[in-house]
Amino acid sequence: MVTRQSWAEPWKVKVVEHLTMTTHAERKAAIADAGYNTFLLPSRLVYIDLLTDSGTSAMSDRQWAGMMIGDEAYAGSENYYHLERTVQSIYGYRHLIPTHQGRGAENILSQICIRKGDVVPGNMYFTTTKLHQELAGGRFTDVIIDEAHDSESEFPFKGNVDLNKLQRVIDEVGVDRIPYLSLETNVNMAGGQPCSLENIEQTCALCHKHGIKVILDATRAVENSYFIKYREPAQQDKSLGEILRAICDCTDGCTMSAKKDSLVNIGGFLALNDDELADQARNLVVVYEGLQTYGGMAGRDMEALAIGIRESVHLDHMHSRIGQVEYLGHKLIEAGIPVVRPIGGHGVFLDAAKFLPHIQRDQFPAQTLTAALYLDSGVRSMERGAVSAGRDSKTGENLFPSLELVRLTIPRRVYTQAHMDVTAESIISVYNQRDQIKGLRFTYEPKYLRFFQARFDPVD
Ligand code: PM9
Repeated sequence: MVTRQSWAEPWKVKVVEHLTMTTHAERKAAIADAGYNTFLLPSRLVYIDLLTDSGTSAMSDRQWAGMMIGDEAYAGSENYYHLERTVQSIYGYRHLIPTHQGRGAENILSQICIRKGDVVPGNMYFTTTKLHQELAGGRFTDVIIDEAHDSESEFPFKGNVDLNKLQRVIDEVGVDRIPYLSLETNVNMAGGQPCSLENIEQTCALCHKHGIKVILDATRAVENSYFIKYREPAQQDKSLGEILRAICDCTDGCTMSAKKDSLVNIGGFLALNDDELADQARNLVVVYEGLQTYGGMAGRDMEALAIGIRESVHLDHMHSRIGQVEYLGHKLIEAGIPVVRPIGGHGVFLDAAKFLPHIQRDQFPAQTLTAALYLDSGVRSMERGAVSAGRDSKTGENLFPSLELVRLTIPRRVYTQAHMDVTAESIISVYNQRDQIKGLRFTYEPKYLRFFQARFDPVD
């Protein structure tokens, strides 16, 4: 665990955005109008918005200054070259293919690498990543360690790949059917749980021995690097930047949603070392995203991103970022609220199955809890359980993952410790009335990524 006396944000506030306080009656109407799905709430009716850390960061004055030197040329924007140099120097990959956000990179990677019938092993699924693998004709298979599926396990690196599971997949499927291993850092669906550098190196060595590429999901790799520094004794003297490079150096490329670690409101990229794959990706980026020197981002977005990447590897920044998440997490643990342990990097994850044990899995306890929390205080959270998992692409049956979670995701540099106190109070108040909460059933279920747009009604 991270040990420290106290911490403070390495910045001061220059601009504020006013928040709306709503009444209980207004929230009751709003959540019903939203079909009990927090994604469908207008943000003006949200008090503390912990839906996601994606694109919700506060940019620094330097990033805003960078926006003013956006070169909005269609081709060859100066900001693209700045971003390319920055990614090459901080992440270390040779080729940069910019995209509008992470899933744009996932789409291109899946299309150039996956053939029908292929299997992509990975350390727990992520919603958009898995969907793009499936749309390209592949199938995802989970090779994360068992501890990741146990919300109470205190194992410090619950994002690790189980090398025996991986070897079994290789033996069963054969190397020709495995285009790459998808390696996520700070594993989102497991509760923001990191991988150790030792495990990343061993995983890459095993894959490379068999000629299998490793593609990193680098979305929260800097947060993962922080955990490596404080939990892996051999790495404690290294800087975050050095640890990040060590992670990237043993992989063959990455997909990146820059809307998280990199402190911007929009953007992403695919980065690759292989020349031929990079040519294929550059050819496809013009089909789906935009020219290879902007990939769906404005010049000013690329400038803010280049600056944000450098800010993201500052230790002071990461101390306060993770420190704030841990502050909320430990408050909830002290109050006896069931949360995923250890506290993750980008949010605190409530164990909804334990929070609402009287609600059956097919009445979606996590979805139900997000609605109850909003009703109580206007705090918006996100379901990360069966609704997010969707249906089996072959059988059409609902998938029920081992973890049924509600994510309280902390935007970077946005909320204060007092906001965390209010959030904790509301969760404790909902917990004290949990017996009165009823489950939900679908009234509308879209085909893809249903959690974004589904609607529900309370079960009688
Ligand atoms: N993550 C999140 O809230 C955005 C909405 S939920 C789909 O956690 C990983 C690890 C992510 C991620 C998005 C993406 C996709 C890829 N990998 O949202 O397309 O956490 O930029 O990135 C969300 P984009």
